[in-house]
Amino acid sequence: MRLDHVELFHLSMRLKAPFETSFGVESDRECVIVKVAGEGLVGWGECVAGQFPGYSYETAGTAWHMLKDFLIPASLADPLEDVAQMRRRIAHLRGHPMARAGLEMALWDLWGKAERKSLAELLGGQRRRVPVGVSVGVQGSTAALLATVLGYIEAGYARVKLKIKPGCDLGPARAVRGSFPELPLQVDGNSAYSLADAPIFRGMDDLGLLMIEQPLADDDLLDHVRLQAGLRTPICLDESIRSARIARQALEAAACRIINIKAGRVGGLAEAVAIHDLCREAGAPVWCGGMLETGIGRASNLALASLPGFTLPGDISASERYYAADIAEPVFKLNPDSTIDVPSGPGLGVQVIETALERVTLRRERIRVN
Ligand code: SMG
Ligand code: MG
Repeated sequence: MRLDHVELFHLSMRLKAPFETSFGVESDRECVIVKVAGEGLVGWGECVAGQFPGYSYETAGTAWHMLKDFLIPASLADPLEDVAQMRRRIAHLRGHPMARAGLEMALWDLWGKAERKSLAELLGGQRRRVPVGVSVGVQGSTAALLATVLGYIEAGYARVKLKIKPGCDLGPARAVRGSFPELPLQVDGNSAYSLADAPIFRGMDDLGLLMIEQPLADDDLLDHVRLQAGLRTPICLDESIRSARIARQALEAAACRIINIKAGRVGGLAEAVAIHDLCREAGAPVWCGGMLETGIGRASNLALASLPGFTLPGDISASERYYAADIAEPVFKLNPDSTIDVPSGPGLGVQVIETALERVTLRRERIRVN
């Protein structure tokens, strides 16, 4: 395939409600949308790097720089045989997984359209609908938290994740468990704790949580090993798992028992599938994490989560949980059994509404590659 040009869009989209985590509050979600064009087709990708380097060091600004100045020129100037060839052409460049993943997603979409296959089919997906849950940001009070959780349960979500931060962890988790004794529940610390906080997590051991996600630093497998050794509740790693190699080492060292897979965090869908495959081999459950994606990234997450090892509900909620107006259609709806349908059309299986995209675009640039 000979590519003609790439267009980058830096977006800012108002969230329906601010989303608070241990590293900050987001009211508007920024990301970079990548549109690749060649041989009469276009492919769309979403780079999930946001406004500030809280979840990871990448931002929409650093991703733009990497895409424009390095990743696109290095990988698209010559004709491409497949998506894997693009990955090989940028393998010598270090870091910036979210920028890579955004470009890779656009190429998967393009390839799916060219071959008339859905992304799920290309990746080896097997399910037509996937179980999903909802991630609840830190709330201002216990009453607000209980009301928010109840609202999501009433909307049909069968699994809830609570974001926690120091000073706002065991108490809220106990309150939710007290009000909803049977609810499949988990918490996510986003790297905000240290081993000195182990008593907080031991306190959570009696709450019957599905997992405790990324309690300690993203570069600290060893202390996760120590923490996991003293807990019955499985630890799930998110930020720590940057590659299939680290995933293997984390499982071998027993730093966690569950892995959250996000294509953006690991440099793309191919690496995400590699992590899925090795976790399946090791008997470790995986699930698909979320980055408050638009309909483009959500379609990609659903395709990934249709692989057989994704046995736990993903952070892939319905479109209306995030945005009043999305930039792609159809919007994703929650089924009564807390699943969402995997798109079946070619590529990502969604159409980008370019007028809606333009309304939320802060800057755009066309980069010729041929
Ligand atoms: O997409 O529903 C979603 C959000 C899921 O909590 C979520 N993601 O650490 O897992 C995580 C967070 C990171 C996103 S912060 C922008
Ligand atoms: Mg997380």
